[in-house]
Amino acid sequence: MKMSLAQKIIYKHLAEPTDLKPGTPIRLKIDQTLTQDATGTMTYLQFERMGVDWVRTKAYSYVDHNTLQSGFMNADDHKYLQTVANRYGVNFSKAGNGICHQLHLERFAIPGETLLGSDSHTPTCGAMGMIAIGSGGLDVAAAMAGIPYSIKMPEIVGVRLTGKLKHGVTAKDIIFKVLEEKTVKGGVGKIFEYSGPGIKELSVTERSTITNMGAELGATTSLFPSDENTLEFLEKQGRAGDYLALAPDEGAVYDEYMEINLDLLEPLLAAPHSPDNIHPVKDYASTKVDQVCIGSCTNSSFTDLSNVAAILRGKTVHPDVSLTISFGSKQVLKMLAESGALSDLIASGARLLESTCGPCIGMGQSPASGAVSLRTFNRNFKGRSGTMDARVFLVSPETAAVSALTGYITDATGTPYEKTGLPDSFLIDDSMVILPDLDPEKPIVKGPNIKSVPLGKALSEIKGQVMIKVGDNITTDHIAPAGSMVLPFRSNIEKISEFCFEPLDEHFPARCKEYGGGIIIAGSNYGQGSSREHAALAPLHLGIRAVIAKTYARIHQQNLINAGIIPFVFEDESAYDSIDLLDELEIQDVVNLSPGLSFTVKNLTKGTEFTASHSLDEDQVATIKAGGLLNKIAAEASDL
Ligand code: MIC
Ligand code: SF4
Repeated sequence: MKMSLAQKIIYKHLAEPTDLKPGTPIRLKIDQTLTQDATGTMTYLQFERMGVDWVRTKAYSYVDHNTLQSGFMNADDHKYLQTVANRYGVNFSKAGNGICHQLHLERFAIPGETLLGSDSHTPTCGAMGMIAIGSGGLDVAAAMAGIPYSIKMPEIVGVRLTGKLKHGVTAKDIIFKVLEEKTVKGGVGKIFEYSGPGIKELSVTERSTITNMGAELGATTSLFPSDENTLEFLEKQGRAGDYLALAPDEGAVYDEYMEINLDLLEPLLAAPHSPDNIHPVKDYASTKVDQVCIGSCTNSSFTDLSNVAAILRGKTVHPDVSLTISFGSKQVLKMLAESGALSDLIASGARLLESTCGPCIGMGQSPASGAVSLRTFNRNFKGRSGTMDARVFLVSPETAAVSALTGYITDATGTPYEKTGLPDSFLIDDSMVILPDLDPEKPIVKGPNIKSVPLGKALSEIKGQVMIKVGDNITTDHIAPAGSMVLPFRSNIEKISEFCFEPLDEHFPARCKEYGGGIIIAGSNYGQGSSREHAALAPLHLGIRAVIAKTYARIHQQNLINAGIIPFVFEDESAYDSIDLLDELEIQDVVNLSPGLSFTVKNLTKGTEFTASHSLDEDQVATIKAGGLLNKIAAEASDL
């Protein structure tokens, strides 16, 4: 059989021989794991409960999200992360070293390996020819304990790029084009594999903008072959020894095909409030801009920010615009300083932020009321910036820089600047990555904000009221919002659950407490966006036993299962319309849960009934029956 590159890497990592037919449950051996601070605390708290003495993967823990320390909480989290990493053999990247995905690509990604990360943008490293997948923290903890990662074999979409990008058109516009065609739910259960003559024009960092934002398609991951561009990047990072040439078989057959002619591409943007609301930049030429934020794991590489500096050189930011720049890593920042580009950024009037996620996760820089904010990030969900009525547009760094000068949304096609290529070599300094010494005498430090992990209960009858009814494309930012007020409680589920569903219905937590929990009703693509398992653990804490939705985003569905909450789907979607808030539902005989079995749901309030089905395989059913993955792993360990 002629294989795609994705199939080849997956095949090599199968824990046991399995058919690679799309939809078949497979178990993947994981080579590398990645965590960040906002999901990492929960990951390591869960890992500690697994009773393993040492991580079984090449493991990396980054601090990049919660770096605004307006109380003791975030700093306590960092201390816990550093001490637990040291005990169990995890490489620890200190705050200020950079954003996990940018850093991992620079220093640790290896072609042909598998990477599981507790952040939805883990597929960024697919730019290096890896199978890099985002998941909830518990799945990463299990992988660190040596348990293969279970997933249904995705379909493989072959995306062929031809032609060459015009001046002012960028890799960001390529992924915008894919998003325009496929939408935020078009990638669920799929891997996007890029090929064709057009990929030769794209450096590894440009490729990483595309694989990064493949997460917004809902895709399992995206990847590029490992070719001479990969070798060039690795050589310049002093890592030529990590190179391995990888390509799909000649004549490989894909489940779906897509072709983009780069010659025809124009600068695009994602208008409020969804990454798939794609339009030509020129359609918004009369829109005045209040804020421009450049950075994030999508667009903060040395080449991205050098291009920005080239556009800003010798000019000043428009008087009505606030421009912020956050750097992808210490390496990027140091190299911009040495090339002189940093001076150009400073001289232009840009506000320089540290090398972290920053405004992308609402850690500062919330726009003014009703403001227009242009961001080079990957998500513009309503309210994610911290300002509910702000209008956030996603753009390329080049469009962002030109707009910061003109004060209006403007593309870079008419602005002369010289595009920066990869430098002759990257500056290498890994001194902010602390290697573990495994000293068992050194304590694991847990400050007062670090609470224990909530556990689900073994499956029993489900009868309860509808605690909230939501529409389509609900994001985990709606379910478990982020931002500087909430993120400090990522290791405190009881406290974070007070913010559950706040952007949609601030009474949700109180209602759950009054009724002792119940059931969530949702539309399609429920739980898109972030990998945060808090969007499952907070509802679990509030007594949610099941969700009935039209469809789910992949990572959130698995997070619900891991928490012991059943993700049902409507067999006939029209039943969704007949359910109202506080209706009392009874799921008949749910204790008999098994693969392929549907259930009658009685609406006791309305006197009606409908059918709920599910896509759980045997393993997932066992997880639900045990009351979540932690309980299942503990039970299996005691059976040994
Ligand atoms: C995000 O971009 O939403 C985050 C913050 O990086 C999340 C992880 C988290 O919620 O901590 C993600 O993408 O998974
Ligand atoms: Fe950080 Fe934003 Fe990237 Fe998430 S999307 S990892 S918050 S920079």
